[in-house]
Amino acid sequence: MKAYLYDNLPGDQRLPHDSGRAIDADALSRLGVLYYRFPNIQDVDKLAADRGYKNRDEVTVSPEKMGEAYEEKVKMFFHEHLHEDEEIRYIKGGQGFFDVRSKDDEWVRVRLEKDDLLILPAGIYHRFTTDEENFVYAMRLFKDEPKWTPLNRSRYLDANSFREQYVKQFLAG
Ligand code: KMT
Ligand code: NI
Repeated sequence: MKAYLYDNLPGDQRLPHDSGRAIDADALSRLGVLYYRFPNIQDVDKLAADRGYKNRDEVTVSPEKMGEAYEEKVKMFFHEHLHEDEEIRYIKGGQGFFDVRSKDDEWVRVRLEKDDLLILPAGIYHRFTTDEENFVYAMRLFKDEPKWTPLNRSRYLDANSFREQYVKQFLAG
């Protein structure tokens, strides 16, 4: 895992866009974003059990796997959105970037690779992209049925109760 402020320069979303301003795991946790390095699948099983996550699936995001739909999918993942649930992702291969909004509404880019697990709290605005290698193999953990309806950012969404709860818990003050 490596986290830093996004440079906001034009160019492909899959480029690093590293501003050179590093963000540590502590700062991520103050946004409610929790990072774990789990080389051992048993550690994932334990975290899932502790948090009441009963189900999981695996997804490969790559042109080989997705064919023509790949570019469209990657663009879709990169639309800024939130969920009314936690999003837990465990990377089993390849790399990817989760961008999350900081307290000042700047993008913090979190680069994940094999054995990295990330928890995004409900209500945080975020987006995802593969990197230049165009390959990520990830496990998605969920409590019941998979339901990660992406709610795209808008000023109306700021009144969503999950968004309000997130703001109150992590951004207020
Ligand atoms: C998401 O939530 O954007 C995804 O599931 C992307 C693939 S998992 C790294
Ligand atoms: Ni999401």
